[in-house]
Amino acid sequence: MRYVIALGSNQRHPHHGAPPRVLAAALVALSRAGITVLASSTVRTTPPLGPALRRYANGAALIETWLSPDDLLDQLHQIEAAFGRRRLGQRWRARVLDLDIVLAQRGAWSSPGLIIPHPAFRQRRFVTAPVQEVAAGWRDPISNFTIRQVHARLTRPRPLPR
Ligand code: A4P
Ligand code: MG
Repeated sequence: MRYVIALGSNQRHPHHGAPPRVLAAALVALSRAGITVLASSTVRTTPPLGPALRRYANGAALIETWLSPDDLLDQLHQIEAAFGRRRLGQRWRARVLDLDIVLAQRGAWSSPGLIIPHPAFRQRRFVTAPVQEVAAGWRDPISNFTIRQVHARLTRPRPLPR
């Protein structure tokens, strides 16, 4: 089963270093966990959305695994924890590593604690831009647009309201 995941970091790791290095190390951790990384995007630095002050490094990866969506999320949470992420405290705080499931090849999925496609991805260029690099032709099962189209709609200049 193939999935597209988004990677984000806005805090250095004591061993791996600055956020772009954290993302590279996260890809290695995925492989070590038995998840095949078929493709990974370039890493871009993005201004924070929300209350964070520090810029983020963001990227995406196309992966293959036999894990179910729920088991994959568990595995991603374990990797986040191994990178020192603490879940105590508020959402959206500075994080060493954030791994989200954006899309699944099998289509839409929801279970307690997990919604695929990730409900916010269509509004976030820092997600659609790297996802387009690894899965431009995949379709968002909710809007039925390709990822290329979802990204283009976000970046296209808007007409002035009448
Ligand atoms: N959850 C539900 N669906 C999913 C899914 N598809 N993938 C649940 C992953 N998790 C999913 O997420 C909270 C809970 O969402 C999870 O426990 C899971 O059960 P989290 O990653 O633990 O917490 P969070 O990241 O603080 O919250 P959330 O809502 O995921 O925030 P986001 O959307 O990750 O936003 N600005 C820039 N430039 N770049 C960023 O990467 N990221 C955020 C965090 C804010 N601003 C940013 C960035
Ligand atoms: Mg998240």
